[in-house]
Amino acid sequence: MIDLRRHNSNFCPDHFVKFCRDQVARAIDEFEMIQPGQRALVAVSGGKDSLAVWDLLLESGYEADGLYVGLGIADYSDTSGEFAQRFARDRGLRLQVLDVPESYGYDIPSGARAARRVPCSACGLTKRHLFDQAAIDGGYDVLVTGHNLDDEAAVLFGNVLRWQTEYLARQHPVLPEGDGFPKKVKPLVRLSERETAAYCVLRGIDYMVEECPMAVGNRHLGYKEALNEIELASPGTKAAFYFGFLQRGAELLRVDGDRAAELGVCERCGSPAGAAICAFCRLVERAGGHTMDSRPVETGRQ
Ligand code: Q46
Ligand code: ZN
Repeated sequence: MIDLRRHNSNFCPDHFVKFCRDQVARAIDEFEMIQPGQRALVAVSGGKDSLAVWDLLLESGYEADGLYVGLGIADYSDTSGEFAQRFARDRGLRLQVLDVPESYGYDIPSGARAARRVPCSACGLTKRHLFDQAAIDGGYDVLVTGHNLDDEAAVLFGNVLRWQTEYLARQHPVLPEGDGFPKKVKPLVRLSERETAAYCVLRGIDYMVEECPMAVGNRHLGYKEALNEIELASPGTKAAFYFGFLQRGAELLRVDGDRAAELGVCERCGSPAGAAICAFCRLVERAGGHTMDSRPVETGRQ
C-alpha cells in the first residue's frame, strides 16, 4: 500500500501507477503541454524524475527520445550516464549522449572555478543551452524536463522569499516556443519527489539514487527541507502553495512582451543571445574550453 497523505488515500501498486499516469495526463492537458503526434525530447539525467517522465510519456503513447549531457562531475557523471544508457538500451529507446568535456573541453567543477561561477550556475547554463539547441536542431516539438512538484515549490519558495518578481513572472510549467528557443514543459508538476521514486520502484526503473556532490549546501535543498517540514505538519500545503500561485498569483506578475524580444543571434553558435556572444559561449571561453568538434553520440536503438 502506498499512502499519500496529501490526497488522503492509499493505493495498491497498480492503482498507484495509474494515479501517476493520470496526474501526468492532467498536467499535460491542463497546461496544453504536448499534442498527440508531436515529438518530444526528454532531458535525461539518469535520476528518478527524468527516467520516470520518459517512461510515463511513452506509456501514454507519446513519441519521446532522450538526451543525456555528461557534465564531467567525476564518478557522479559516469554513473548517472550508465543509468541513462541502460534504461534506453533495455527498452530500445533513442538516447543521444553529449559529453561536455569531450565536446567543449571543460568540465563543470574546474570550468566553473575558472569562470568564477558557482558550479550549479555554470551547470544550469550549460544544460539549458545544450538541451535547447538539441531540441531545435532535432526538430522536436517540445523539450521535456523531469521537474516535480517539490522542485517547483522550492523554486517558488526561494523566489518569493527574495521577491524576485522577474523570475516569478516566468515560473510556469510551460514556456512557449519562440525566437530560437524550443517549447519547454514539465509534465511531473503534479507529482512529488516521493511519488516519482515510488513510481520508478514499481515500474522496475533502475535510477541513480546518489545526489550530485555539487548540490551540497545548495540553497534549493534547504528550501525543499523547509517545505517538507511544513508538509509534514500540514499535508497538501506544498501543492496548495504552488498551484495557488499558478492560479492566482502568476497572472498578477505576468509581464507583456516577448522574452526574446531584444535578443539577437550569437556570432559563435547561432543561439539566441543578448550580446554578440551568448552566455554559454562566454562560459566556454572563460572555462578554458573550445567550441564543439563532435556531434552527440546516439545510443539505445541499435
Ligand atoms: S547536476 Fe549541475 Fe545539479 Fe550538480 S552541478 Fe548543480 S545543477 S547539483 S540538478
Ligand atoms: Zn553562443
